[in-house]
Amino acid sequence: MNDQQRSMLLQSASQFPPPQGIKLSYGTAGFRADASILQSTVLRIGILAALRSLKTDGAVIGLMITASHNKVSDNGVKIADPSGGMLTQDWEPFADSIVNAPDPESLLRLIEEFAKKENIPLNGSKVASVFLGRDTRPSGESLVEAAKQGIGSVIGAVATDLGIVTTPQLHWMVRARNRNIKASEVDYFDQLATSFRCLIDLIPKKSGENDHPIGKLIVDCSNGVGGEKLQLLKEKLNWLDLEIRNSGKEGGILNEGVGADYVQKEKVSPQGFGPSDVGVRCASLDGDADRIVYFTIIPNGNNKINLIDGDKMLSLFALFMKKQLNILTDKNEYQPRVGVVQTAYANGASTKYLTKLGLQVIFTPTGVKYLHGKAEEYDIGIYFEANGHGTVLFSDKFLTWLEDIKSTETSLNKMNAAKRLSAVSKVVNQAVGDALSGLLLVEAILQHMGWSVDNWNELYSDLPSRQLKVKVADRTALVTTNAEACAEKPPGIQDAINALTAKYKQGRCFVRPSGTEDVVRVYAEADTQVAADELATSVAKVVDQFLGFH
Ligand code: NG1
Ligand code: ZN
Repeated sequence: MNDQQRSMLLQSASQFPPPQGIKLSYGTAGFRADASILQSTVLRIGILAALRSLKTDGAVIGLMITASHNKVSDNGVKIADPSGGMLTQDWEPFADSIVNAPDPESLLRLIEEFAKKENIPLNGSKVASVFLGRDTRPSGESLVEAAKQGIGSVIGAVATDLGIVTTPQLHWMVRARNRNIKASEVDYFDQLATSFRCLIDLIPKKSGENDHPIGKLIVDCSNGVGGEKLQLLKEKLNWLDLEIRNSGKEGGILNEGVGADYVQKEKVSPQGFGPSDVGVRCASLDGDADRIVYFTIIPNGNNKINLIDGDKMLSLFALFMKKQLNILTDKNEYQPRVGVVQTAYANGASTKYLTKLGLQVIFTPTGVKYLHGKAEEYDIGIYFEANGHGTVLFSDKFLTWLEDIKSTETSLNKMNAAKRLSAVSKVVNQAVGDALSGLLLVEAILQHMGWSVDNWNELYSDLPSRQLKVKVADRTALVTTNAEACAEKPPGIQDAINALTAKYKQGRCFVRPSGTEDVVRVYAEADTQVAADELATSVAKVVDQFLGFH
């Protein structure tokens, strides 16, 4: 590192001292905290993004400012790697250490050491490129400026500000740019709309039959970025009967009584929905539009809903993929490997359903980086968190096979199945879970099957479940294993949980430290809601006994 580089980093870091007495950690999805304390964090992650670009021969890196489904006064920052996926996990400890470095000098030392170890040239001989995006949070604007300062303090690094985008749009654009594909927001919408239309056109029709759109869909956009982006997408889709609510323009507050997280956890309709929506297919996005859940309103149910969560989206997608594959692979030598990836939060009934379909179900710890990494091991890897974050990944080998079929196959049936799967690979975001592309795929499949939202919901019945949070003295004292299904530490806690769980029919319960909040999460499932609630409450007490402030 030359002197100019050294002084630029020192000067830049001295602009924003880190918050005193607070230790931040990269967690499940980047750094998250009250927006007022994040300037230094974002600046330093800007530096990291530039270094990551230098390390990957100038590939574009993404830096997203968002706190997703969390409250509007929070914000956060996370990094997209050149593939469009999450930051490689071996850089997370470096992210933690630089964000928590107490002063510019110690920050500089950490950067020098790391650059040396990773062989990153810090002499201006190479260029680095970072795409910046943010959600609609008011604090986003000044945090993007902090990121630009960080990036600008690495010689040769250039920041491109994409303005307000959904998290999955930023990931998509990073991936597209690094693959030399057209990578603007317009290109994103064009690809989604064109491949959606292609799926609709491929629906087998009886002669003389026209399209019969399956009725209105109302989407709650959580008063977040999804509102304006879904509006732009809608303008390209003349086929879909779509109504947008909670777009952020009606004056509602981001994620307050609205959005996918609220709907999924509380199992009630979001604000702005009521009895007049009974019988209509509804969906909810989260604040940065990387999650989506569907629901219908229960008549006279006091805002209660039938929740159609990520597990059911996964099941619908898996069923459709399997049907198309069955058409293609009867006597074929090549048998694509299909993997379905879930976490311990997946409803037990969904796992049973998927296993019965003959699919291989794999469990990973919570967090997209784990699910995504596992799904990448398959020709078709489908992953979802129950909360509605997920996507379908296709291997290059499989996509090439589809192209072969499209150009040589004589059976119309097979040709169309190949075209459908290939269109799915373009509708669904290959970089990360995406509420907008997930929505289009659900709508296309329902139309293909001629299914109502109720037909879909009846694929299986969810086991009643309950999620609770417990505040503890130190959540890192809880260590889990077996994809978080088992608590290894503190000793004895798992035995206590097992003893309680055994009392309930179809009981299942696990605890894990949250990666985004300072709490321990408890999840319980049983044959009735009362039993699931009871099990969760009693295990929450156990967590408090072992880990509480005593
Ligand atoms: P944590 O706080 O680690 O449970 C939550 C979600 C994750 C994921 C991240 C990122 C649950 C139980 N957990 O993580 O699935 O979405 O936030 O936003 O929903
Ligand atoms: Zn989100």
